[in-house]
Amino acid sequence: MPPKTKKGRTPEERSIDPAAQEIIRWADEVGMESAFTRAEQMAPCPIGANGSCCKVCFMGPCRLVKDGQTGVCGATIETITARNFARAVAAGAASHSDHGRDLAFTLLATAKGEAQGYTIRDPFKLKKLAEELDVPVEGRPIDEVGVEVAEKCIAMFGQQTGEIAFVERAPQKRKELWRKHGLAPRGIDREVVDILHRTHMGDDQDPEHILDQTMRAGLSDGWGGSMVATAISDILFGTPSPLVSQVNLGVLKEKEVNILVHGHEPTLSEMILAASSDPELLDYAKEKGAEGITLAGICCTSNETLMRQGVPSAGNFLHQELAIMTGAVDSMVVDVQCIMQALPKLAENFHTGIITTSPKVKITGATHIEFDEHSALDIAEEIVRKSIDNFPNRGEMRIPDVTSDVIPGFSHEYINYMLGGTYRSSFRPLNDAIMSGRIRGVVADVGCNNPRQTQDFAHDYLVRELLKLDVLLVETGCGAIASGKYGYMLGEAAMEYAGPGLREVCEATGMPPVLHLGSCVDNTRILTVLTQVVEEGGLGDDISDVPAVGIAPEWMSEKALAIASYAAASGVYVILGGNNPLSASEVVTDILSKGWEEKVGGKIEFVVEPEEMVTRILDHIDKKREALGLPAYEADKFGQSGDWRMEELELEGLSPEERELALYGQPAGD
Ligand code: BF8
Repeated sequence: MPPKTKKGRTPEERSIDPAAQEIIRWADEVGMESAFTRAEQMAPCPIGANGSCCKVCFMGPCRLVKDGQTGVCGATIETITARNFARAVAAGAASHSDHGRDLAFTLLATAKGEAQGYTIRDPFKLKKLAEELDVPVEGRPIDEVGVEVAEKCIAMFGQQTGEIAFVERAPQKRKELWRKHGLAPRGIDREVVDILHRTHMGDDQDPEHILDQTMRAGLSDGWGGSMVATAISDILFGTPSPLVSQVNLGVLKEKEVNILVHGHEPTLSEMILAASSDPELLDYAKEKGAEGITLAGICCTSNETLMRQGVPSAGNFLHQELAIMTGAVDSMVVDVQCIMQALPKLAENFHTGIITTSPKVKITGATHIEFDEHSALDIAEEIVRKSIDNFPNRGEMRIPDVTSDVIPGFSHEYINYMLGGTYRSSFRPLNDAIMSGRIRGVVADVGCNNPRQTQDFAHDYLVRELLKLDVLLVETGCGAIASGKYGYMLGEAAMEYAGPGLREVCEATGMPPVLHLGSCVDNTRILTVLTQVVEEGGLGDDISDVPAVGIAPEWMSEKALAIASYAAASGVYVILGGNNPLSASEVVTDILSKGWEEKVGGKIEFVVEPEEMVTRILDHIDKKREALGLPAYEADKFGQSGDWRMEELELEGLSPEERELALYGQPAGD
């Protein structure tokens, strides 16, 4: 049975975030609803929640609630659950990848000189991509190269036959495995349509066969559409490298115009950033009584602007309504994905304007100002001006005084550089650290918030426990923002959470123990990191050999299932928290775990309790270490050197007063 959400939960039961708790408490007092309260009022439908509802034709919908029951057409519970899962993955993969397609069109318009305000910020990455796609580079102007690269990327989406180009990026053994099982993907459009076709009434009825195509479609996203999104975002807006910023609702400013960008695409938000520092608009803001303009983000649009430009993040998925409830948001500008329909109605209680901008997304009650890259800067200026006009309409405000510093921006290019420097950039130090056991293994903590769980509890618990046990964390999406909120993304300052071996490595290399790798489409960076780890040598010859696990403990979106599918098909053990949407069928649950593990070396499991997740993660990592012939992990083996030891040596022989002075810059008691 799916978990019900207890009615009338306290703010502390709804979120572990003090900023969220403060706003939730206020909302409870005034009787204002949010996803937290709606989740309590709306019990999840048990038939849909376990995958046993079939509505692919109109002889039904059929609800299979008894053993051996079938749908009107005779469909079994195995077929129905597999079809439901496949369709969710198709929708998730389509969403991610369509975002990549739009970026490819923006690159095309930019390279043709038709996109207002955009330039190619990372020509080096563009040239590398060009070489990979067999686009000649030598002696050609960068824009000409850009046009051809964009056209090749656009063509990749509709590629009807053969493998997409980025399959070549995978380790040799992985490619062979995909080819052997017929999983090497064609273009995303073809793979998604294939799923919709074969799950139509009267088509594919073999659950394993349906789920094979699910992996293939997932792969066309992970190694196709999403990879295009990451590559082109870096080319257009810059490949991320570490910078300092802040997260949580306290980034909103009482005396400034606050514009929140929410959704997933960096295209318009980058232009809004440019417009919000325009001196003319800043003067206009002052005329209206504001001291300046603050731009901040929510969800993955936030991750995009946070990791590249240092634009602060107001929070993750469940902060979107809470931000409006502060009364301090003048405009919430949304693009695509993870935007709650509740926003315009909620905003009626405040002065906040909700502005939809994507040609794909209109929400009743919101103002639609459609984005067009050909006049992007003009549109961005219009939005900023509208936000400024709204500033004098503010009523009472309640901005929680809660922020945390973060250091995001760890692209795989930067990780390479960080570990080896300009001339010897390499994953060698990371591989060596895993091989010695200083780092036990690597966990990718990704994915959403879900109001049926306590916001951020599972992310926080898992990160804290795994760090202690010398596990290196890489993060994206709302998981990354959660870690930012609780101080795990402070670079050097986060060392205190790391176990002794991990800490030693981080101090020696300057690598923080928790790395922010970007937005959800940037889970492709994790695939790239894993491939580079394999290619570096010493940790097996396929992704499935690496002691690594992927987790999405608070997932809620179809995109999370798409990511899980391509990660598993790439050889990763994936653990998803919360309810198992396939639990109506043991057979299908087993195909995704034991079946896929046998076939592709990766698998998906659903685990409710975070403690159990830790146990399974460590078991898997230790099993992989053993299979590689690496020394078994020993908690106390390392950590005899490091910064703390240097500090100790420096303090040796000092009097207590001198120690205080050396440590705190003042004598004790002052
Ligand atoms: O794409 S983690 S709630 S914001 S789906 Fe959505 Fe989930 Fe957040 Fe980013 Ni990803």
